[in-house]
Amino acid sequence: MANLKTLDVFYSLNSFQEEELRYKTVVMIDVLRASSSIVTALHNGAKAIIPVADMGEASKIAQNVDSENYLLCGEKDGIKIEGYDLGNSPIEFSKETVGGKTLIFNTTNGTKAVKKAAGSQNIYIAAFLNVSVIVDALKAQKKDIVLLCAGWKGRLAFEDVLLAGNIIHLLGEGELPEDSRDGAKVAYGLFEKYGDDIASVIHQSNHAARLKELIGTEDIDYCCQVDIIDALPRYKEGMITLS
Ligand code: 3SL
Repeated sequence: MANLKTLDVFYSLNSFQEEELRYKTVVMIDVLRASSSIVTALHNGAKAIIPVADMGEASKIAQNVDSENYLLCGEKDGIKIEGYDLGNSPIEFSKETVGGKTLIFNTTNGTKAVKKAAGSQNIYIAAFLNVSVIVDALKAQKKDIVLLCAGWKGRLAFEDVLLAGNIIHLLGEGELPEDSRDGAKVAYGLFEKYGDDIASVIHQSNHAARLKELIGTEDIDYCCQVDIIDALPRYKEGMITLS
């Protein structure tokens, strides 16, 4: 059993105040698609990712950097922002496209969640793609842990809670860890119910339905893959890099 203090899950950006994360280890989860894009981009050789809260912050940074080494990436309501180099499709973040580049990254919920957690002790970025690496990092933690689901515009997103439940399940080696708070118990229960069929239940989620209308199913299929990437993205001093 992992050496945990307390373990909790926050279900959306609106469900907590910044001060509640101070001194804690935070795992930001946005399965569809910001976390999956971040994990993929760093795995494919992106030098760093600068998460921003909005378009204003993104353009301010972009104006002051050399455009050869930086890419402006992100979406609004799932759609690539006009004038940006890339949107938020993890499949676009290939070695050829992002290798050696720093990405300025602006998304509807995921990058805002990272920024809101900036005052915490440690921030990791989790997707199904890298779940075991995240669990190994958490097993070594002595701080309280919060699994922060980015959700969608203040509401919970099923796929984020399912991944939180998967992480809890793995941390407890199949059992609910002793110091789980109510948020963790609910996510654990959701994974107990649906964890055998991750891809098919995610395909039935609200956000998957939204994405299917906009871009089809390719990104959803990609984001449902478990443990295909051995990368531990960590946010520190304004940037996400591999630790
Ligand atoms: O909300 C976000 O940060 C995005 O990941 C949403 S979307 O998948 O690009 O629609």
